[in-house]
Amino acid sequence: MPVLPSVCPLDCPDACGLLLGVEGNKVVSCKGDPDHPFTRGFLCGKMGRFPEHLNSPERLTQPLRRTGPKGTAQFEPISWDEAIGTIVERFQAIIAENGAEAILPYSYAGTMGLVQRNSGHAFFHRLGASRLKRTICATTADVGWTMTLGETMGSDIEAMVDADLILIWGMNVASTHIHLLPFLKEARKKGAQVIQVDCYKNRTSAVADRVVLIPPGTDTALALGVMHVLIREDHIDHAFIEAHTEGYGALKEKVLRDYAPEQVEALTGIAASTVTELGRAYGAARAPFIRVGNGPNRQWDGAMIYRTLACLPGLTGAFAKKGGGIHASSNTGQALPLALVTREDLEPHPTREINMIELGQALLDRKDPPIRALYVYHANPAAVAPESEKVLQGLLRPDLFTVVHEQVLTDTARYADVVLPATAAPEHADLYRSYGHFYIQRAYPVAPPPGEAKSNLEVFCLLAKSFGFAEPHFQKTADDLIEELLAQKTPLLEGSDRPALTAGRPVRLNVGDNPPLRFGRFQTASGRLMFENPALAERGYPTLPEYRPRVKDAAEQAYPLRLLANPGHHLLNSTFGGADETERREGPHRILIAEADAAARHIVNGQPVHAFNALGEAFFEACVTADVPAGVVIVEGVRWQSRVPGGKNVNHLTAGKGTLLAGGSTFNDNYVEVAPKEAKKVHLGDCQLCAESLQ
Ligand SMILES: Nc1nc2c(c(=O)[nH]1)N[C@H]1C(S)=C(S)[C@@H](COP(=O)(O)OP(=O)(O)OC[C@H]3O[C@@H](n4cnc5c(=O)[nH]c(N)nc54)[C@H](O)[C@@H]3O)O[C@H]1N2
Ligand SMILES: Nc1nc2c(c(=O)[nH]1)N[C@H]1C(S)=C(S)[C@@H](COP(=O)(O)OP(=O)(O)OC[C@H]3O[C@@H](n4cnc5c(=O)[nH]c(N)nc54)[C@H](O)[C@@H]3O)O[C@H]1N2
Ligand code: SF4
Ligand SMILES: [Mo]
Repeated sequence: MPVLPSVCPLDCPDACGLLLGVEGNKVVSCKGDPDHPFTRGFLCGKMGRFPEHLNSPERLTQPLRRTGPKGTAQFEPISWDEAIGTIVERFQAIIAENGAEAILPYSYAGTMGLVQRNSGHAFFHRLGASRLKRTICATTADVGWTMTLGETMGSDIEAMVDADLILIWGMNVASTHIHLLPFLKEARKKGAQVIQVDCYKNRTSAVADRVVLIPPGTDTALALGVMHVLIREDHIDHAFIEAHTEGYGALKEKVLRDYAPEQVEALTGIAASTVTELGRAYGAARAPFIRVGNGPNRQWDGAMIYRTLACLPGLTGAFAKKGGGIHASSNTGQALPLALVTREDLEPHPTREINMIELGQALLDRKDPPIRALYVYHANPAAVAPESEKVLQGLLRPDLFTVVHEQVLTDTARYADVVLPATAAPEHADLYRSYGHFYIQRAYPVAPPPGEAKSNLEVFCLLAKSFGFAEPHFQKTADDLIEELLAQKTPLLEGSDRPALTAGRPVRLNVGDNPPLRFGRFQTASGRLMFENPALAERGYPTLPEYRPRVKDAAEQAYPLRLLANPGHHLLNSTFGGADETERREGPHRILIAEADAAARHIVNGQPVHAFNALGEAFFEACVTADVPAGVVIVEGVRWQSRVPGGKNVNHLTAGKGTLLAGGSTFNDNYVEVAPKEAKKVHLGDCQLCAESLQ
């Protein structure tokens, strides 16, 4: 059986190298590439079952046209000619009536391949459609990081094995970044201490020596308390500060004045002793490494959290130590600039921008012009976008023309007027860059698409042709675009192993031994890490790191419990959500609640409950657990609406409000109340799945 290399296309920092076994025309096995330095020969359970997904009878194989009411998933097959003809006709009518801005593309991260993921931009720019502001994931973290470090890359994640202290900060690595686990293990074997900073105990807690639980969104205060200890006890690298940073004097004054451990305790409730211990541990470490995930970036002032954390290795000089530093993202976008794929230059005039987290509101309320057509590809907003109630109402609008290009009939596809069948990664070509490590990899198709499925790029080329767009760009194949990307003369591509790339092997970008200081300076205008960033004043934002407590608004007062809507272990966002096996593994739709909060509400383990707030409600089974602190409730997993009780997933409870400055998603910054759904009582410990999931 031929075994061919490929890459995992999912939105996961690991971007694994795959080895696909192909029999006849089918991918029949999927294994981790043992020669990929980050994959190291194993995969997560999700992708271990990839062949099941690829060969599933649920795969869409033909274009479909809606025959029943929206949302009821009643369709009839049509030809590609009819499908494209219908889309062009409807788009043209809408453009004639309301202008091209009445058309909104909506895409995110079904595939992370650089070409397929970004292939719609050129078409929609050329059309003059509204732009989608893509803020649902890590925008806030990026904005915060940039405030301190500009476009600086993250520290070398593989060098973490040489760290002597590792902080896993707001990242559930045992679910979301599992290929870090061997590196953690190796570092621990060599004596490193691992401390997890999170808001509840989860799978990752099992690999930590110490778990520090903090109230959601208080990270900035904790980090400032750590800084206070570092400065007061002089765990500071003065030479590094002199050579590579600016604004230390102002930071020092503020931190010594406002953020003693006792002050942090008064601000947040985090014990002063915890702050002091963490500060001393960080200060005493030779090479401390911080791996910060995306949890805190979904808090209202999440940007400040990343900005503040990025200052810590600047104070101790950990940036210059082997194994030390900080990694929020590899931040290697500069390696393969995407402008030649996204082609903003084709826009006839600047068009309006719609923030994707406001999709529901935008579908219901935008008037300037209204959104008349929605084209969704490699995304499932009916499940993943906040404020589901509004999103679903918007999708029901009779005057909205919706196209969904998908592999399976997702929640969103059920509302489409036209559904187009999509290829999966092993069926199309692409080039992958990871946001969690420093390798890039090219992938070739290894199997034919099922039925008539087409790739994103192929469909946009067809649409461009039907619209009569004459630009040669719209005749390019994925391979053409990959070659063009790889031909760019960027410093990070320089010297890369071309034959290996051509052979579909993983190739390390030219990031050197110490990526943050790869060019001898940080990637800010001054080349220095900015403890103080004067430009922020113009945007009404503090120029120095500062903790500002989240104040509840009037509508939130009635809802005491802070909800964190985290990813699921067996899902990848909502991908695989339609599969019975995924559902079986994820178990019942659960909400994790502290013992005291459950008792106060007469809720027992395993009991059906509903959670609600001003936005809506959703139904769960209560998992009463000591792993969640009082005042916090957790839902793991973005289930398909069509597959949970009452047809309502957790995003019926999350707001489409943006974070400060970044306008990013706030999935972890919502308040709810939880109440028993019915009087049925189940005894503590009955919920077997709860017990298993926390092992
Ligand atoms: N299995 C699986 N893997 C995935 C995904 C998936 O859905 N399933 N999704 C992928 C995608 S798109 C992304 S963006 C990443 C996300 O994965 P991560 O980067 O790990 O981010 P989250 O899981 O959202 O949150 C991580 C942790 O942060 C905690 N947290 C929340 N708020 C705060 C806070 O204010 N402070 C602190 N200190 N901690 C907080 C949460 O409790 C959670 O344990 O994972 C990717 N990998
Ligand atoms: N409550 C809550 N909501 C969340 C999150 C959370 O933690 N909690 N996480 C948020 C985050 S971090 C993110 S990144 C978003 C992700 O949200 P999305 O980007 O919408 O990701 P998925 O839900 O995985 O949906 C991707 C879809 O793309 C399809 N697909 C895969 N490959 C292709 C392809 O090549 N072509 C086409 N046309 N389709 C393809 C898949 O079948 C899948 O249905 O969700 C966000 N929503
Ligand atoms: S989802 Fe992540 S861990 Fe799983 S195979 Fe893909 S890249 Fe690797
Ligand atoms: Mo994400």
